Amino acid sequence: MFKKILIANRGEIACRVIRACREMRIETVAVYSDVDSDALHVRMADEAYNIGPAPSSESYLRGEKIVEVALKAGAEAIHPGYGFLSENAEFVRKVQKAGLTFIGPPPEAMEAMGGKISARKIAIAAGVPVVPGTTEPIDSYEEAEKTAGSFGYPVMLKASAGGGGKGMRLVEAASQLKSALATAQSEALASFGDDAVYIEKAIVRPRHIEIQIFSDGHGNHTYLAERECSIQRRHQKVIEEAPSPINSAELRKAMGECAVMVAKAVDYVGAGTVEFLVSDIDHSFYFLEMNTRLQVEHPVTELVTGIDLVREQIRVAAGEPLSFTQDEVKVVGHAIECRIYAEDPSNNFLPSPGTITRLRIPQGPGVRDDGGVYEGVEVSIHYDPMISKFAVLGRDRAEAIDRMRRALAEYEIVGIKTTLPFFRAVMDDDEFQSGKLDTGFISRFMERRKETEPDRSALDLAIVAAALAASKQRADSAASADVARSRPSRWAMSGRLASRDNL
Ligand code: MV4
Repeated sequence: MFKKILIANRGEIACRVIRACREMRIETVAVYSDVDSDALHVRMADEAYNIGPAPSSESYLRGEKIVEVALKAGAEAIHPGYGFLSENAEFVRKVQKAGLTFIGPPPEAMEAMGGKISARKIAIAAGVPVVPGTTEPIDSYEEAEKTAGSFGYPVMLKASAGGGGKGMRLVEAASQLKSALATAQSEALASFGDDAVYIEKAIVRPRHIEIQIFSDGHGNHTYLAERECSIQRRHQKVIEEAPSPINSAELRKAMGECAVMVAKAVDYVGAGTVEFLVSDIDHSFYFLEMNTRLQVEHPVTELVTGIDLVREQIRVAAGEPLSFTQDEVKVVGHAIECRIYAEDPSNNFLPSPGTITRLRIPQGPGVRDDGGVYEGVEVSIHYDPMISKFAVLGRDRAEAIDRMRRALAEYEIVGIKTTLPFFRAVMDDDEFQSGKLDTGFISRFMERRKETEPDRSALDLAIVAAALAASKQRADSAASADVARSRPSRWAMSGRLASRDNL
């Protein structure tokens, strides 16, 4: 087993990996940029090294500098976290060339799954259902017309070099195809320098359900149930849960076995996630892509299975077999996670950097906060504005929602705007509570909020009227002060309320 690991990341995931190392009695090396010198992960690590100025390209993405620090510090392995260099095959080769262990999959598996078309072809060859579509780019409008006609509308045009929803266009009817194809190709050329576009049957109101897989170097490939990730904003996951509200033993087994077939096809090692689109009509599912890294939302899987995925990553990277068998993987309870961002939901989720002047993290039964901040820290504009991921575990989904509502009411972050108010509203939303989720949830939810929210001008007028009435009342009561003194002060009541606020 390793004696010292370098964590090539920052924020909450760096803290998360350090915690796993601590439990395994492994020393930790942090790296940080100039603006992260006081960051929580730097404080938590046994040693820390500056790797450059704030911009990621000059710090957290500098693979050669990170390898150099690992060698200098005497670390035997590097954990990449997620994002940054976590799916960079060239970095993996640099690490291995330096005689160090990369805690993650082989570079070949990363490359096989990196391209959408190659991933699709591997899935097809592995017998895994993919969305009906072309595996080669469309060459002409005539070809597109014929292909779309064979699938039936609606169809989805997708840029081969695109991803994460970029370069995607829904075509509802044949009359729109010609202009949609021309636009999709020109946008793809402008955005990715490659105008290749392919076409798929559109899955209407799909759910995004992903399967956590884990493979070791001894031929064991397992799946650790599913995560429902349909609540996304601009293709960024916002709320994730495990299991899915539509889970069933049959669906989980069918999707899990497909995910394992993909893992086997690329000789996978380590933690990975296979993403599917699931039709809410008949629960048919289709391979979307595979992520060859640990995901942000891994805590909900850990909460319902009891398996520490980071600990397993380190064990497997050290050459040990998985500490569990497929039969031992059990899902107990229901977990929900909210990604808390330093963004202002009342202002189109614009980033809201600044200093956290007060931080009160919820406690009590069934709560878990994977955070990377502390009271007084400066939330920077240089990196992803995610502050923490807050998760709860209940015996079932209803209890998990009750628990999330209670905990979000306790959560206090003062000094910056955050998405906490947004999550409090989602937990009270009937559609969310019904569990009938699909990737269009947030747009419908925001529409409902607009309808119910008073418009700002009416609200501002009401606030001014209330303030005028209060000052008039104070003036009146000052005029009859003798009479008022005999009554119990109403502030005594608010004093009790104030003490509640200091939870
Ligand atoms: C689709 C689709 C419907 N039909 N493909 C979005 C980005 C990438 N993950 C693939 N995406 C989609 N592909 C077909 N044939 C709907 C989406 C989609 C989506 C998928 C998963 C999670 C969120 C989404 C939001 C909008 C569209």
